[in-house]
Amino acid sequence: MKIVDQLREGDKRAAAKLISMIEDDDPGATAALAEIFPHTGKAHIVGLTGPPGVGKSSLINRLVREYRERSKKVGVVAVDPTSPFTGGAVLGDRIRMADTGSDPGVFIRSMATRGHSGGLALATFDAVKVLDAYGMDIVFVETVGAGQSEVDIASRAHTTVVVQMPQSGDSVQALKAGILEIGDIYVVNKMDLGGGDTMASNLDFMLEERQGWRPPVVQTAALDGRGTKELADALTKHYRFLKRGPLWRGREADRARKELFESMRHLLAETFSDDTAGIGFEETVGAIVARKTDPRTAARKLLKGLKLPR
Ligand SMILES: Nc1nc2c(ncn2[C@@H]2O[C@H](COP(=O)(O)OP(=O)(O)O)[C@@H](O)[C@H]2O)c(=O)[nH]1
Ligand SMILES: [Mg+2]
Repeated sequence: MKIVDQLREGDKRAAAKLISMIEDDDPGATAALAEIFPHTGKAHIVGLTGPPGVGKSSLINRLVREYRERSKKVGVVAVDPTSPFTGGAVLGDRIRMADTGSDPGVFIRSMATRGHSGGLALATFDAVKVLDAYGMDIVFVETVGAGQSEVDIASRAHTTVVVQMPQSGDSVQALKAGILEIGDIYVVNKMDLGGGDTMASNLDFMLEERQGWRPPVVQTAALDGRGTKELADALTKHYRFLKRGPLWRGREADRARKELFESMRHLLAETFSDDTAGIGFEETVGAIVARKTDPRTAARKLLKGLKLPR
């Protein structure tokens, strides 16, 4: 496809267009994604999660600039539409802000939360694939730390960064359950507010080594950029650890397994919610309501004669 060639040639507009096609469920997106897939797998995918307002977007803005200084190409896909990206300029600091639009080494995109028949997670990581094939060295994915999305990120990113901030009172008790298990790197942002040391050492105390990696705790202040370099170094260190160690292949397989399963589920849902596919879904619903068949038997029967769309 022409758009894939353009993407591979470094055309930023092609990347933007492709992601829009993914968002719009454009039939061409599936074909394009199949075509770019062999060119993916090169970018370091980093997920950032944490409660709203903790400073994820601000941190990513800092990291974008840090990686540009290291001559790396950086992509950002944000699922959180509430906080803006400036593309390296942070909190009133306007340096370079105008440049990132034309800088082919930076691509920032907020995903619309509407639509996405396959789910936002699937669309988000398809967008990541586009940026991977475009040639990004590192791609950040920001999600709001609410419910399932954190776990989802952890299973799809190479490196999961859990962002917290100093809290009043007994900080560790306020940590959400499960948060200690999903992070590869922990960040205590807003260290300028004070209480960062306590929070960081409490976290550090509670974290354990998992599969040969002990998650580090990094203190940052996205406000003034403190800790950005340390965080970038920790990211690189984790990526190297994964790539050189025995975990890489297993994690790749986990990701592939999950994506395959999700794609199958999506395809099934698509097939069965669309009665025009001629599989008799609604008739079967009627038969179940009339007690002429039971859901399990009916499901088996429908799956046997399955005709997938397109
Ligand atoms: N004091 C302080 N405020 C910060 C820091 N980082 C971000 N903020 C502010 O916290 C608010 C939320 O930041 P944002 O990056 O949008 O958080 P997100 O919701 O996690 O993406 C904004 O008003 C930021 O200016 C920091 O290090 N110190
Ligand atoms: Mg944000």
